[in-house]
Amino acid sequence: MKKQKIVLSTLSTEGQFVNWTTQKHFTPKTVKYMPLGILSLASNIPDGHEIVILDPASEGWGIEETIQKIEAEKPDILGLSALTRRVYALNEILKKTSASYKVVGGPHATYYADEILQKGADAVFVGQLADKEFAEAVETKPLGIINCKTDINEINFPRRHFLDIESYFVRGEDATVFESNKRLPIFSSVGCPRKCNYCNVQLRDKTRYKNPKTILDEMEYLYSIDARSVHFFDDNFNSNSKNLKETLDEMEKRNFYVEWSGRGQVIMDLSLVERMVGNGFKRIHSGIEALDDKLLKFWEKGQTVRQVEEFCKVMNKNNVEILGFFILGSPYPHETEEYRRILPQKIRDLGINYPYFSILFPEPDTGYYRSLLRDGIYKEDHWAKFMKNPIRDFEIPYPYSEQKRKEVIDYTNRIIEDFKKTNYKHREELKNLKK
Ligand code: B12
Repeated sequence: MKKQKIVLSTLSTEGQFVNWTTQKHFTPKTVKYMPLGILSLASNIPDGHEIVILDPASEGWGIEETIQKIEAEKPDILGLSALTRRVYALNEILKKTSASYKVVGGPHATYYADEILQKGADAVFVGQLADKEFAEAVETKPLGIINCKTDINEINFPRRHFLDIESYFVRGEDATVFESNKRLPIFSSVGCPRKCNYCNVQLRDKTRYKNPKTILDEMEYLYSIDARSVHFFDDNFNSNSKNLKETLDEMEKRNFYVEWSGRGQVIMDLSLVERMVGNGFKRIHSGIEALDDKLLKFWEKGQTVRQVEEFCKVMNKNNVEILGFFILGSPYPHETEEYRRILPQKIRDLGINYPYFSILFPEPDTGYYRSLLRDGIYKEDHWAKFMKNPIRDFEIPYPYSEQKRKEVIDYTNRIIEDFKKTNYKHREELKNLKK
């Protein structure tokens, strides 16, 4: 087989649909997110091909610049990793690049494979992991929809050397969030067993967990390339107690120690926390979402305030920092004035170090979005219309009144300012120390 030049790329953020979830305070200023998906693909391609990874999402390249960079490489195969909100950029790049075999994968492919094919892709890879199928495709170049069944334990972990690793270490203002700024991500599982209705992860496939031996091999590898802090950037790293316990067994067996943290759920085997800390665990990022049982039920979160309290108690006792995600802006009567009034104190009482507030947004393909249609709050299917003809910078109408929108934004900014005086202060102090 002739040597192929393969360019794998993320998408430019230019023209992406507007999302009002994240307020300015939480938008990272300098962080580049390592694109583990395309690194994983690159690490599983048969030897003998030339691979280039481009990351316009992290580099801040616009659409035209991205197209120029791709064209300058003259690839035989162009692989694009697509998030739904970047569908405008995806279509432009498909239209204006000249590789003879253009393929697309990633979360957006799950529901929109036909649309992507219509916009000029030769093949679309659908499924949680696509490494085996893509490796084959490099040589066979199939067309159309490829259903992927790659097993998480039958692939090489993502090698990071395709990128300038140093440039992905957290720096500047954003370094303050973590103990070590030589911090790199890993994924130890894919998928999420929960069924929260504002999220679309669970609709993709079953949760799969990496073998603890492979997780440790990868952590050791990250250490060898100078990482001193490892973040488990999973959907949900702690949902399988057996896997978590065996990962700790493996850390102890190898006597391997590095600072680590993870994105996981509140419902976990709390008896493991002390051992986790003994093995370097510093911080947990968890979707708490609300401190009210009715709200949690409304979100089909599958957790209770009681469980959140227990979780926080154990984390506090073991000095594990908690970054807790909260949703603000739930429709009345779920989020009441009284709830808003008492929320800050409740968060403080629970010892949640970094409350992270997001404003509710009807993501496409979520139960929440469908409920807005079902209840007649949206009179037409805005996302379906948009997906047929994605325009740049599209903004879905706010589902409730303009007054409510303003109220929610004001409240969110007020609560952020309030926590800046206490909890986020630690961040500011660290920033000064690192200067
Ligand atoms: C870690 C993560 C993050 C991290 C870092 C992301 C990064 N590195 O850029 C953070 C927290 C910063 C983040 C932010 C955001 N994220 Co995010 N994130 C994830 C998460 C949990 C895991 C991604 C991951 O690394 N998976 C592991 C790798 C190996 O899998 P993968 O990327 O899917 O790649 C495999 C396959 O998809 C496929 N594939 C992927 N690309 C391609 C390309 C080709 C050519 C082929 C053949 C195959 C292929 O093969 C890969 C290897 O097997 C996913 C959930 C999920 N399960 O995907 C959400 C997810 C991808 N994020 C999502 C969203 C919405 C966002 C944000 C836009 C949120 C926001 N409000 O800003 C931002 C965008 C930031 C960015 N840089 O793009 C959504 C995307 C939904 C969608 N349909 O587009 C997801 C699915 C979660 C959700 N709620 O639904 N995210």
